[in-house]
Amino acid sequence: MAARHLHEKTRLSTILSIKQEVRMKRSLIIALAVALAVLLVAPVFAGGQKEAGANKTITIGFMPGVADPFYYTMERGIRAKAKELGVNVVVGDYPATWGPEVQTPNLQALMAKGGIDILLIAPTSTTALVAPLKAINDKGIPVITVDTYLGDGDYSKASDYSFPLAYIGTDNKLGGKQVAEHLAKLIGEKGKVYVVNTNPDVSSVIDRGNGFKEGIAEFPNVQLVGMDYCMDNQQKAMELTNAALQKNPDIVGIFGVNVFSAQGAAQAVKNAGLAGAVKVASWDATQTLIDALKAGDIDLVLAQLPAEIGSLGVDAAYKYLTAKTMPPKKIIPGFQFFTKDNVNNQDMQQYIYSK
Ligand code: T6T
Repeated sequence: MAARHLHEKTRLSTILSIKQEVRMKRSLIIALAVALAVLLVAPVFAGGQKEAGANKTITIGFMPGVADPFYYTMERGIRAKAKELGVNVVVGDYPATWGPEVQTPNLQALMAKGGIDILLIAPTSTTALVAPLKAINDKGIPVITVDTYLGDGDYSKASDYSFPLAYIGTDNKLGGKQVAEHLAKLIGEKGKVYVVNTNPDVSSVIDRGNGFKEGIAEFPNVQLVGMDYCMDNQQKAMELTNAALQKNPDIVGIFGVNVFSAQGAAQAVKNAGLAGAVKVASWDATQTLIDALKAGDIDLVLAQLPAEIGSLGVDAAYKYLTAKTMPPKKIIPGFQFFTKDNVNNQDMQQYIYSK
């Protein structure tokens, strides 16, 4: 009886240990199968994530210089190219006045929205925007400056302002020089001329003023009697021009270096009853300035290519982000001159800015 009981116990414990072994083996097989599945699927996940990263829609930030038709036209060029390439655009609030005091907080607000992969900006100072933009660049958001540049605009040599990928904008010095040559011709290559400039620390208008000086120097009988700064305020431009005309009643030519300075200068000349007698050369093809040209209140309009500048900016940004293609450090689209002879030509109408 005792022996039978012992035998039965041994049989039971053998069965139990076999069952345990089977259970353990099953768990091991399941664990191995799970591990294998994870190993097989993991690269797919990793690949998937990589794919999602590469295909993530790019977002380009655009920070304009000031609320004016030049930058609105640039924004249109940016949006058109972005649509073509399938990228997003986020635009910062247009500064109401032109200068770093307003642009810098608007820039910070734009960046605080997050999600911007690359920034296009028209810096409103060669110096004051260096630190804020460097901080953005150091956070891994590359910067391209459009229309205006930092420092002396030479991003190819090492300096504290050479971090932007590129400057894309007009050759303002060349344009200023050619305006001087046209204006000199308009005044018969003799007499006094005057310039209404805007801000003394913004690259575009610094270069226009310098180019103009260089161009006028080629005409020994033309004298530059002054260059004043209206800080991009049309009323101020008008007042400065008035004062200059009173001080030098024999001024025969005036150059307004951008939208508001030219519009203010033209207004002052018209108010003084001198339209036609005092030749006005203006920079920037707003509808107002084109209408003034048609009316004979001004004599020359230089049109930049703001939509083209914006489009080239998006193109460079896209190629950099998707293919790591470095843009040239300077990309310089051209410009056009409107005169009374071509202002109605069909092929010129595309150069007029609009909101
Ligand atoms: O002339 C343009 C631009 O190129 C310049 O930098 C700032 O002024 C304008 O926006 C025209 O008002």
